[in-house]
Amino acid sequence: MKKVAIIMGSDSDLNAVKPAALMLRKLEIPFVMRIISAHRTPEAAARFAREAADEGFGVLIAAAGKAAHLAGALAANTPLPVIGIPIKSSTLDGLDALLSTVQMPSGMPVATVAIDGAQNAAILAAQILALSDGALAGRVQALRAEQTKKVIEKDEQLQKDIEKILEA
Ligand code: RP5
Repeated sequence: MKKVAIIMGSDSDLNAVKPAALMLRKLEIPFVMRIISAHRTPEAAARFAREAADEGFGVLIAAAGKAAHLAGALAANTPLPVIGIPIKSSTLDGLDALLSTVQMPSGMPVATVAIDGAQNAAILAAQILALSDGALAGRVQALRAEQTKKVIEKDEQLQKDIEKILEA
């Protein structure tokens, strides 16, 4: 199976990025996690992206905060799909990173998930890889069924508890 790369701009992004790794592990997708910065290690970022397809990666996930150019810098150097996670790491609450990540020029797409949306980045990567992997498609489908079941159970519980909740 193709691998997923989770690249973050700084170790300070790690806590926000961790849910992506946990989700990829749950879905049995091989991945690597790296700290590579578009600004502080620009050569390494370009090299990683240029070599990613030959190294067996199928999707790149890029997480960065503030003036978040990492996803775009990777996309500029690879034909692989790049998913950007804007990280909430500044006085602007992540809006800066969201705009920096999502506002790519025509011809150079980055699929941007929500601010700190690491879990969705992993699920989207899984959905992309699942297009050519039936077993993975089954695991993605099972994940959906699992969350559907959880919501139904919570609603059933709410119906049982509603009077108690209103009286509290
Ligand atoms: C970005 O700047 C990183 O992705 C991080 O979110 C932010 C702050 O980095 P540090 O100064 O904490 O290393 O490049």
